[in-house]
Amino acid sequence: VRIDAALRQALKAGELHLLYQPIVATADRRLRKVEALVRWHSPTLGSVPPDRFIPVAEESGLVVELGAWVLGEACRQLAAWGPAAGALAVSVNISPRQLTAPGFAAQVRQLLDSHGIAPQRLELELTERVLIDEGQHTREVLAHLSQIGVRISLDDFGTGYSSLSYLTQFRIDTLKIDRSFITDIEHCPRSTNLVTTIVRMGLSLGMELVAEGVETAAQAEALAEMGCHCLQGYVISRPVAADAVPAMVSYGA
Ligand code: G
Ligand code: G
Ligand code: MN
Ligand code: NA
Repeated sequence: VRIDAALRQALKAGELHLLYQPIVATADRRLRKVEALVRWHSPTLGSVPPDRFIPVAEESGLVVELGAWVLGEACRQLAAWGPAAGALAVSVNISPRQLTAPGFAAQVRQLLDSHGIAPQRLELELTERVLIDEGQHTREVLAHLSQIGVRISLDDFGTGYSSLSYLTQFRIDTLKIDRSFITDIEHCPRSTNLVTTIVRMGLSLGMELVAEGVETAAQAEALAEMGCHCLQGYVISRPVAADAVPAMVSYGA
């Protein structure tokens, strides 16, 4: 409750900002997208990690307002990078309550229009939970988003649920393979086999594959051999401030 009240205040006071983590093409290491990650420096609580405040905001419903701020800020920043960013895309985490809040798809459309952003340059990261819990309304929102032309990404893939049926029911453009699977691929043949299988499945369904949490050159090499399209993780770059992004478009992460 204390975090929630402080967060409500923080939104008004402008205490939140976004960092951007590079996602590069495995083949040439060029920057393809950045994932927007929210940060909160509170004058009273200090730095509060999103793992602590996002669940609280999700619980209280404040995540709808917080998420709207994140989405707006990411779109504003993408437009502000201008031609320097080329065809760079931005990927934004969307919480379940935000996705199903009234008017979400209309809000997305409005942001794209007002900033003059091509829809395929915005990717929305959803978790499996959203697709499992889906009711008629979620189905309609996802259809509307598809129609607008934004890309849909499945975050933390492999950690949520065992049902894969939603992969055929919804248009999913990108699978983000959870970092828990990537950690062991250097040492553990079973992990390597599992990630190889996920990559093949995604490829056969026409999806883009992003490996998350890539921390070593050996992992990056193994993922390249598997045919995984993109890499994200500390071995490429930590999340960076917005003003560091244009140079990465030109010179690499
Ligand atoms: O950036 P970091 O690794 O600390 O993120 C921790 C968790 O917080 C991750 O699960 C990430 O998806 C989530 N997160 C970060 N930024 C946002 C955001 O803007 N919205 C939502 N819903 N989750 C976020
Ligand atoms: O749940 P989600 O995938 O959105 O979480 C993204 C989080 O993962 C961010 O908070 C980011 O800081 C963190 N992260 C990104 N790259 C790495 C990495 O290589 N190793 C570890 N341990 N965490 C990472
Ligand atoms: Mn994410
Ligand atoms: Na993830």
